[in-house]
Amino acid sequence: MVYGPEFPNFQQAYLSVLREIATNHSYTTAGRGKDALEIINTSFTITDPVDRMPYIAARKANVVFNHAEALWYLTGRDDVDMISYYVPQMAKLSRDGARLTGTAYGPRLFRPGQPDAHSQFQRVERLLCDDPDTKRAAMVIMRPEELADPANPDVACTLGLQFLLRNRRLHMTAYMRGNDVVTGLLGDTFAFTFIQEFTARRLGVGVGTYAHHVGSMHVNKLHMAMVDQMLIEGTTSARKFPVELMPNTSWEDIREVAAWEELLRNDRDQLTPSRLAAVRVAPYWRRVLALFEFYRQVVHNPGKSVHRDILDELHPGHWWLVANRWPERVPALTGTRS
Ligand code: 5HM
Repeated sequence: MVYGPEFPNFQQAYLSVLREIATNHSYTTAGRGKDALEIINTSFTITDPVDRMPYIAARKANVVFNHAEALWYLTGRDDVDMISYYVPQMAKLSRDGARLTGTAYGPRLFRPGQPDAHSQFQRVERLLCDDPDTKRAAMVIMRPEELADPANPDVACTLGLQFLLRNRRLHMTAYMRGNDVVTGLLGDTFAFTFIQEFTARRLGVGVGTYAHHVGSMHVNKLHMAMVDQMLIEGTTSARKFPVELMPNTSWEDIREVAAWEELLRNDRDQLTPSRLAAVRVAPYWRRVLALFEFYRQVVHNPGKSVHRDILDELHPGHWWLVANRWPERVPALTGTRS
């Protein structure tokens, strides 16, 4: 069914690509001031794209950012304000300090535009309903004019995303010109498979496979020591958490989650477990809001431990991830769920 390497989940794909670059890279490049090890023309498929988070201690993945970025896309935003709260370095990519151009895929995918006042997403969703066998359900991201200015600091790395609805399962294909394995591959696969699952649930079909095709797959040389640690860990540790399926989600649900995200980001409100239980979204999305509340405490209560009761609201895998990323802010891991 699939031609090319196939992995059960993202972690296996991630470790395999990292191993290939670490042991068998084809080129060393020095593009735009970064020395990198590169392989060209990489493709892989993940059979369960819902299993999208790697649990590798040496990577210190930021699961709060991953959810925030997916929400940033879904809500069609391009503001530095929101995204740099989660990853301050992203502000450096912005020319005017206010907006991101290439990195902000949200406006291109989800913001209504010419000529029909619909977004690309609305058009492909309608196409998939009207003509399930379609080969046209593709959304274009990189734009030709992004290369007009050679000094453009932020050119989209993703060329496009395609949906294929076959046998009532929604497959997704991502096409990228370039991808940094350590940083970009994790965040991009997370966000794209999140959009895939969101779309499948809305269409009432199963989640199919996720395929990722990249022209230049590379690792910054500065990250190679961490990559070695990740690979050692990958062969010895079998850490695993159950996946949680996204429910059918409306745009109203997304707006509710986004409204809370903004309140928490600006420290204008707080979520205790009882207040969280009263938010009118599915438990899945409450667990996402618990991540944002966790991060509110990290940012806005400096030097203090995060309240244990909000950790109890997290998905067990997310608890492990935040404890791994912010160990000094999370009370002792003993007694936590596994
Ligand atoms: O020189 P260039 O425009 O390719 O530098 C941007 C780099 O950011 C990419 O090569 C890739 O390594 C990384 N990147 C990524 O992996 C950037 C974006 C933003 O579009 C992304 N994934 N989504």
